[in-house]
Amino acid sequence: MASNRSDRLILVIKIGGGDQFTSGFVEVNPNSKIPAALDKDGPGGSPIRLFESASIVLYLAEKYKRFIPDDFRLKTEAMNWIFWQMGGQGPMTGNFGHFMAFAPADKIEARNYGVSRYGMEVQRLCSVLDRHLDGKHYIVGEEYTIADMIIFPWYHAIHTVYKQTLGIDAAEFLSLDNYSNLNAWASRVFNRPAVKRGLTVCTKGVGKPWLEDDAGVDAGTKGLIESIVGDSKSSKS
Ligand SMILES: N[C@@H](CCC(=O)N[C@@H](CS)C(=O)NCC(=O)O)C(=O)O
Repeated sequence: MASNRSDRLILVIKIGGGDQFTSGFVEVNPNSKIPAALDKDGPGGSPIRLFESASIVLYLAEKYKRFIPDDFRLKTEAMNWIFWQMGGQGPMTGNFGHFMAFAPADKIEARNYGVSRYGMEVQRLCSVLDRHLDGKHYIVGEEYTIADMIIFPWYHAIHTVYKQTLGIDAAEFLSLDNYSNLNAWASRVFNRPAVKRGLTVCTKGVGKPWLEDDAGVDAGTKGLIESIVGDSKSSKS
């Protein structure tokens, strides 16, 4: 969302390897979860840490005055859906993904219970969103906002991160084809150039498109972030 892309440094944190528990990362997010961010130019010109995806997008939207409606009514509706993601879609989809894709294969009973409990809840949440999107271009009507940004990745994860487990396709298992308004919206969001670029950040075998047309991160920014997250992290980006 920053206007000058050379002022951003993206660091890939490998949660499978426990990077989120290292002392440098914990200083940015004491809750040891991704995403987290650090704005060198925070309020009053001094650095500020950001964690929890809703807090991050809200901070950026308010700072750059983009992707957040000016109209109070529309802004409130965006907030409704952002909190819906934080309290419902995110945790439910994450738990579904855990039982579907990552739970120990020998714990069949526990696994099946988790898949059906959270799978049903993900389906219910998809129906809610599908009904809401009927006749709408984006979550808050015609305008693409931080609500779309924050809800899209969890839906996308079902098709990508949790895709194929034990020979079962996660999207097929949840009958996601049934949600035509939701799928039309997801492909609208997916086809936005900035979304496509963002999705390559952690894609194996893809370069660093956010750096390709940049001269690089200035030494001051790099030094500041490295002093907080540690040299070892930046070498993994
Ligand atoms: N409510 C948090 C959820 C973040 C979250 O669950 N992150 C997961 C990956 S999607 C994570 O970092 N897991 C690592 C762990 O649990 O150790 C947000 O929206 O930022």
